[in-house]
Amino acid sequence: MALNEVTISRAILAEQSRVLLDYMETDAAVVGGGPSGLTCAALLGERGIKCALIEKKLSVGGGMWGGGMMFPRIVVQEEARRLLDRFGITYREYGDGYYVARSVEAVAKIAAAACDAGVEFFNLTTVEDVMIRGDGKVSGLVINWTPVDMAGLHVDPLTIACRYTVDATGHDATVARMVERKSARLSVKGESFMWADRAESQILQHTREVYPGLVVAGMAANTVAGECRMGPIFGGMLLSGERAAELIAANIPR
Ligand code: 48H
Repeated sequence: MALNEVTISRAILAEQSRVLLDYMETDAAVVGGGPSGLTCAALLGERGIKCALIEKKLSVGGGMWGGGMMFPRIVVQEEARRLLDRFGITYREYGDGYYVARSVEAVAKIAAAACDAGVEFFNLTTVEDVMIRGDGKVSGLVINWTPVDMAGLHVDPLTIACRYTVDATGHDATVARMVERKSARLSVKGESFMWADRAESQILQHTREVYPGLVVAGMAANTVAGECRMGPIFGGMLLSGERAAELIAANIPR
């Protein structure tokens, strides 16, 4: 078979345009493809919930690729070991309920689980604003190509509608801060000092719907709550992603 370059280009454009048109309306939009966002998306997808994962960078994985100070290993505590097992991530027991996994394997396997569960990925796409209308609920996202943002080009965005948004944007809690800038009903307290035990033990209680239609997960949950950071232990990120998926699934029954 002689390969035709125009056919290859048409195939990419036709297929991604079809997907983009389909996902102009979705049940859930997870903003940020770090450990909490990937976990949340995978578990939403596994429940049959239509889910888009929007990631501004070229690759998903967020802060998990780099492990601790560029040593590509992550630590997960006993409470979250079952999620390593669930995603088929191998690990070694370090002792005393600490487990060490390869960061590359962890990212790859959770991302693969999300793909298998039918999640659609929109990478190189930046969320730059939210839609809030008369009902006071976050009902959609304003998106643009990341290179447009990086180049500072004046190009108007597009929008997608979603029943639930997950802010999984990490330390900056970017989506929650967008809401805070325009609504007095949400206050982002900002991240506090390093205190791993406290940060990890509180993250599930901070993983919640902080504004109608907006759930915060992962480090963004602690940032909104004024909670501590935890360093390169990732159990809380996985558990928080799972909790966010449970909260949304409870409101979008299948
Ligand atoms: C689209 C966006 C936008 C946007 C950002 O930082 P992450 O890995 O987030 P978490 O919360 O899943 O994991 C946090 C963890 O990696 C970490 O940093 C820890 C545990 N730190 C502890 C400590 O003490 O330092 O991923 C967030 C993702 C990134 O990939 C961003 O590119 C993406 O969100 N993102 N995507 N539109 N506006 N803003």
